[in-house]
Amino acid sequence: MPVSEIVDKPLILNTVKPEHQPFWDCWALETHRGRQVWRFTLPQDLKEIIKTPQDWQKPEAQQFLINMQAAFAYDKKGQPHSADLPYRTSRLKQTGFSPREDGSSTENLGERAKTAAKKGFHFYQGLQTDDGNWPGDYGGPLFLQPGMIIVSYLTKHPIQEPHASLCKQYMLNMQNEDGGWGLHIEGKSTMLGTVLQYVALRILGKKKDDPQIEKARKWIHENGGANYIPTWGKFYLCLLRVYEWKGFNSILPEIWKFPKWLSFHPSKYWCHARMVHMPMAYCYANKIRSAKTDLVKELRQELYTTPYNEVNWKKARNQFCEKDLYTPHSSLLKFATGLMNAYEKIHLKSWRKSTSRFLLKQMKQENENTFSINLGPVNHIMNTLCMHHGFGNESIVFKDSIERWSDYLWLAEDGMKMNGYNGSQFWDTNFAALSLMEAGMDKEFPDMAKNIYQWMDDQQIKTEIPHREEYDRCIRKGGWAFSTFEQGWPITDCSAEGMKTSIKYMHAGILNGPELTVNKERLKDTVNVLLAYQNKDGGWASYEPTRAPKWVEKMNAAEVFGDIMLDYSYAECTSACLQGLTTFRKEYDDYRTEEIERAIKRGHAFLRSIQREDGSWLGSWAVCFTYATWFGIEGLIASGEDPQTSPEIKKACEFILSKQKPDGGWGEHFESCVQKKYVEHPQSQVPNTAWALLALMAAKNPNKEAIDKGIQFLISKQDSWGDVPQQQISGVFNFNCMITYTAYRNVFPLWALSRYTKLSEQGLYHS
Ligand code: LAN
Repeated sequence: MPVSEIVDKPLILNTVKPEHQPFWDCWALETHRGRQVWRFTLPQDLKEIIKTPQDWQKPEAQQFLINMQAAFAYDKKGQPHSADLPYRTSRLKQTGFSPREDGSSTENLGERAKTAAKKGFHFYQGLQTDDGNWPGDYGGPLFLQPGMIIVSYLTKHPIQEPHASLCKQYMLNMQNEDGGWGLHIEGKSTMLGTVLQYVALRILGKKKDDPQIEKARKWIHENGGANYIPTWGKFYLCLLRVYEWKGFNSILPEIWKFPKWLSFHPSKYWCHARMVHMPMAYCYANKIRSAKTDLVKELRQELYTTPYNEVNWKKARNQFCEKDLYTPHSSLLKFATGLMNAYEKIHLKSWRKSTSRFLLKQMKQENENTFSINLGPVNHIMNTLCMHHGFGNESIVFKDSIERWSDYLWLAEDGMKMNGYNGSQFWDTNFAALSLMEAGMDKEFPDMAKNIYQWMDDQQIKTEIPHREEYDRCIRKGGWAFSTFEQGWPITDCSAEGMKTSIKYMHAGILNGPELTVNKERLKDTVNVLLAYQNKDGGWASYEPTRAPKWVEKMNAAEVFGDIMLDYSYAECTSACLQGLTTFRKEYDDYRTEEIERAIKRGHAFLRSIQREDGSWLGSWAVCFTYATWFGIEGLIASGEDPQTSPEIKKACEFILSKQKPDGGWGEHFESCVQKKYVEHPQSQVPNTAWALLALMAAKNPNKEAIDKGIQFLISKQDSWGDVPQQQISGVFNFNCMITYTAYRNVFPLWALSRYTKLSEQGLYHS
């Protein structure tokens, strides 16, 4: 559906073309304790025709799939980011949503903000699941889904036809005009994106002479051929047997068996780096590869500019397309790679075997610790392949892993995509709670507030990992994960936010006494987690304290990402932990009080130390300076700085004010993250505007005119149902890859409107 039809129009239930509706109606999102699975139901007239998977080959079934794909055709030009309509429209239908009347019109901006907030919350409540959270699109990266399709090919475990055909449609929709695909949906074409979608589309049945495939092949050839794909891509191509393992730099699986005190031991990497290294090491140790099928033979001919057997594999190890390179290999990595490649020639077979067994055991345990969801999308799919290789097609571990693939698949109007995590449920729900409570709107929407609380209560992690040291895991009881408790990896800021929000509920008044189940005892566990996770530099990283010295970053062989080897102290995580701990300390002064005090002091000093000359903070997890500067300001205030007098806060506000656009909004381009300098977006963006306003209002900035203009901008963006149009992609990881946060277009403006409402009611911003 062209986005021009959506933007500036209310999100009405019939945004879907009538002829497409039956195909959308085949899909329903099933949720249980945060788990999100899109289920497909056959339409009545096909039930008699399709009874077994083979029946999908029948002409009627094929025609159905073609028509369904057409219902998810999406024009990426102009607005590459879809608006999550299938979930939203179907949920609103289910909840019998009807929009709220605007009420009497008024000139008073405080009143108008309040009306807009109420309208927005009313709409947002319509999207809440029965178990209390907000499912949503968490797509964006384009290097994930092809991995799933390749592994499904290798394990001969086909993705169900309706899902596969919409995965295909998604990839076709996301092709850039030049024929290639980016690292993410809004990025310029890269070799990684293009070759991976190419092979995935071919596996899913696209023909060699299909015009979109031809265009893609042209892009690949013009940019040197698949031998120029970055290392992670080389890995997937090796598995598919369309690239040779001898063209892949050794990753030395035995490094896992080195003494753990070595600073470059993989157990010291950022958890995402090590949990991807692990299955890669296993696959490399066993040189896993597909059978030499007809498709493999064809792909070998299609992907290269020379005949396959003339590719110089040794050279190809270090050939990377310029368009992909974000972090070129360091001299240290080149030197280490030389040694590892040399060892590969003479490697000890028995050591390799025992390493391989060790890795398998580790990965099996990761499955057990995470209800087979695994830490993230990359290691989940790779682990599935390793379980298949190590334990066989019929093994329970393999079947359990496959069963969880559905947790990563998301349907939007642009087709079926692989999410960057098993969702962002906890994170989004937490912000909904905070924005709701900011202006006491929990009293207006008590059911919504209560459901949120029950869900957060359910989602706190309540168990430790057995023998956790053996698996390099930290304590986790009392923490919260970003998605669901089942995923089981607590995160510093999610845990701190969970603690802060639970305490806010104690004062909100909508729940009382025994209803407040997230009690002091349970919050003590959260404190234990946060104190254990603080870094030596005083800051907080994402999942664990930093485990290795900075030079280990130089071993990064994933050319497309920055800062991937270590877990660093981040502005956002540090601020959230400061807010969580100060909230706890205010509430209870008899649990680890001195340690908390010390942690806050050190965290505060760290946050100040990373403020930039211009007053801003660099963001790592959303776009970019507006996001982190908001966190920076909130963190300084929480740890005791007086916003009226603090020179740091004043400077930060000046930075923010200097970026306001003439229409009253703020717009920061995602290139800010890539370049680590402020890059303006041509249009004001709703999330950026909300973060800037939240920051200015938290700091009680006296520039009322700027704040009013920003609030007016946010109100103007709200449609008559209370939704907001989807604009630029707003999340990021490793500085170069963007990721979708569907909830951000709703929760953050609602929070800013609530804050404005509260301040107006207190007379501070009285119009
Ligand atoms: C996330 C999502 C959540 C995010 C916040 C909690 C918002 C942040 O404050 C801390 C970092 C964290 C936890 C984060 C880290 C990187 C993740 C896990 C992701 C962006 C989601 C997907 C991404 C992961 C690395 C994607 C897989 C890619 C690899 C390079 C392995």
